[in-house]
Amino acid sequence: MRVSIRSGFGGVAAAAAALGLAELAALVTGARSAPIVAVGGVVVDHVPAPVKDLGIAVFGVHDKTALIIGTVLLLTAYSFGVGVLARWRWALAVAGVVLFGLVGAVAAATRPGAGGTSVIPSAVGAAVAVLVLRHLRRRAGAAEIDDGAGRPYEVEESRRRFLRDLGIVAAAAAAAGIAGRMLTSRRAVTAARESVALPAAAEPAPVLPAGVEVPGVTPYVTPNRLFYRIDTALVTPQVDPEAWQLRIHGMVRNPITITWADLLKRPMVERYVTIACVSNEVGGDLIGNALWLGTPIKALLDEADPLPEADQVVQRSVDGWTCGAPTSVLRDGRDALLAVGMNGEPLPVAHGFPARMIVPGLYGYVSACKWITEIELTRFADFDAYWVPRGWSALAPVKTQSRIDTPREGSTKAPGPITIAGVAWATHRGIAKVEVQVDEGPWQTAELAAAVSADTWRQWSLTWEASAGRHTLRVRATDLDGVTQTPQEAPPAPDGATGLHQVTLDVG
Ligand SMILES: Nc1nc2c(c(=O)[nH]1)N[C@H]1C(S)=C(S)[C@@H](COP(=O)(O)O)O[C@H]1N2
Ligand SMILES: [Mo]
Repeated sequence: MRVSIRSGFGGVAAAAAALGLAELAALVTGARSAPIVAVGGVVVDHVPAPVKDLGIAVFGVHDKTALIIGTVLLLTAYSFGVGVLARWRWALAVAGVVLFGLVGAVAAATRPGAGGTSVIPSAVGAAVAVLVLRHLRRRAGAAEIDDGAGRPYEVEESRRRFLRDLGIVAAAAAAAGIAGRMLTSRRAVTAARESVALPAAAEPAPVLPAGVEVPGVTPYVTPNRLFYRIDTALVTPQVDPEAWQLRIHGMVRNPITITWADLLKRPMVERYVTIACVSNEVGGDLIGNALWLGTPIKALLDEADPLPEADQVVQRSVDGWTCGAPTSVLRDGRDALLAVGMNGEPLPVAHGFPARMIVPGLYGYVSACKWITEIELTRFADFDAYWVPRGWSALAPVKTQSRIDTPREGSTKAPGPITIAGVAWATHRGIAKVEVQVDEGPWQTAELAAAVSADTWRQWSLTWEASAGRHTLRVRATDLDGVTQTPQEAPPAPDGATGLHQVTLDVG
């Protein structure tokens, strides 16, 4: 029994050594060829239908951490099993390690943009795992039981040596893993980003009118560090602007490739645009508003000269992720930008450095490709972008929504005048009216804060004479087309949640 447990730990240590060395090897072959990241990436791209139907449109930061922790736990259990097996059936244990290496290698080799060397980290890891496993198996006292040869160690001595070697392997694995990670992040584009000097905008942003903000409501401009982040990337793509290119091709008469220097020479505009995630629940916070600096994509598309049948513009990221938006929308004159700046800085790496798309009025998953490197003109009938085969709509204009930011759900207030306030958005259509309902009372028109453009959210407020008791507040918005938000509740999938945000509070 004790020997089995020791052998199990030997298996875990062998797996740790394998992953540590694989991280080091991935320094040469690319961060996405490291087995954990490669396998995680495959899992992300093949989320089973039940999970998808729960409405996890897109992986947020927490989903990724959960995925990595889950993978490590599974791996620990698996390698413990392989370690125990090593004591009884060496050949089977080796097969277990080979399988583990194969899974990593196949995952790495099939990732978008993977080269032939991407299998190396998994292969190196598996080889090291076999060596470590063999050594620790001997040390664990398995050898003499298995083959009956050799003189058994004294129990104490054997245990001491096993623990010492286990410690050495664990330390070496951790050192290799940490060194690999650290060197990878040193390679990161942080330095390149810091040395970018953004061009001035030919058309600077409108000055924010006084009174765009109501006290107690989310800031009108979302600071970069608070801006929601959603993408499928397990390791944030590190794109060197000097090596960056954007290719516009497909069904065009004049394919174009531009470099970073070319891009920075193009006319730049600065615009406030609110972007939202289709996964945002009613009342949720997967939405943000920033000042984007970018060049209008319409001009670039006009230069490429799309064929009339090319009804879809597919944007492709360096990591293979794609989204597709109607060509007509990107050319209708709205401020659809190939953006390089966010709130006065180069795009943060997590938000797409060096370049991404921002399209007012469309959800991010159909329009806002980060780390963009390719634009392909095609037809909706010919190509499904990333989320479409996963059950999300190919066309996804942002739905009119409103949210109560104050008072908070479950709060307690004194009777008397209370400010009810929040945000509303119908991006690119604009907000015409916001109304609030207290309990089952009449809908009351709220006061709208100053508007910057139809492309951004708008704050609103209403003063309410609160009487003692428990109350429920509801909000609804009407867009400038005159369409009022539906009270009908729908989940985020397939094209955005609907329903009215409500907040319950106690007055007394
Ligand atoms: N390369 C890439 N771009 C992407 C995504 C992605 O998974 N990969 N997700 C999209 C989604 S679903 C949204 S909502 C926005 C979010 O942009 P943000 O993370 O800058 O807020 O990015 C879009 N661009
Ligand atoms: Mo999203």
